[in-house]
Amino acid sequence: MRTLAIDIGGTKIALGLVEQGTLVDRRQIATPTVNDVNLFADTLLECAGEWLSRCDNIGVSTTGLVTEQGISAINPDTLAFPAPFPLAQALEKKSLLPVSMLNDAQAAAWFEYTQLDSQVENMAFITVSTGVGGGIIINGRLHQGQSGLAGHIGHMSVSLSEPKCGCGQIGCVEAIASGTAIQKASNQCFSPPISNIELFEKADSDTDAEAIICQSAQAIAILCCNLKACLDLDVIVLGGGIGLATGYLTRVNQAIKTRPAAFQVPVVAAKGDYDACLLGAAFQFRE
Ligand code: BMX
Ligand code: ZN
Repeated sequence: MRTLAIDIGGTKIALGLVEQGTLVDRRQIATPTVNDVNLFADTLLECAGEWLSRCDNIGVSTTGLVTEQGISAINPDTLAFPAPFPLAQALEKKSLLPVSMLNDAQAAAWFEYTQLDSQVENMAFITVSTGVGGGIIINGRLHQGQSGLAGHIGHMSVSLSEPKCGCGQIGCVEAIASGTAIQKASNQCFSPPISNIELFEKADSDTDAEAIICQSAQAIAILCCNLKACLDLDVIVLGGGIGLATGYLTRVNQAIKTRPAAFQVPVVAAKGDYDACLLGAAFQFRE
């Protein structure tokens, strides 16, 4: 079986050709600001190009809440689609292939669950990228909830007073820990502005850079302990451009170790590396 895998993030879209579960080819484009669902679908299929005629189906993982009506942003600051955005329907109509769509972190959670070294029942996947997303496995099954919202753990609030999140709440983990939040904090500190990649490179020798990254890692550590308290998870898998950046996982695990033993939970790196969500997109056809 060949699957065209598409991972739509707030910043970039990754496309992959997946054969029998293996990613054999990969492309990437910046997420376009297109309001028309047909134009958006055309852009994706054009990018897939010659792969399309060789594929049996299309698996999509996307940022945002996925319902039968389409994709809606929980945090519209990270995605400008008009909601609901019926992308699965548009792709199906144009490609004439079966299309399956899941939230990006939910898709990655299910894929990562099957890749764990030891068998467990309860796990979460957290991506720290443009936003902070999550997927939850309970009793060996992906938990999506009645409306598909389950796993939107970036919007669990960990502060009473600040900062305001694009979702309308105050103190969300996403508003403190995401790549977007890190970039905002960094822009206030460094002039001329530096990228998040440069910020991580600087962290060894610059206390401001280290403090910004630590603030993010600490918020993720608190989130992990909250999830442990709520769901008694066996393990948490971390992914995303920030989550997998050098030294980030170590900082999260160090912060978790300072908290009471009952709330500690092991956090490990995603086996799918930066492509966990892309592999999760294809994996929908291997359940
Ligand atoms: C946001 C939310 C989640 C998503 C997460 C990570 C939107 C548009 N997205 O919390 O659905 O899983 O970001 O998304 O509201 P990414 O773009 O960082 O991969
Ligand atoms: Zn929020």
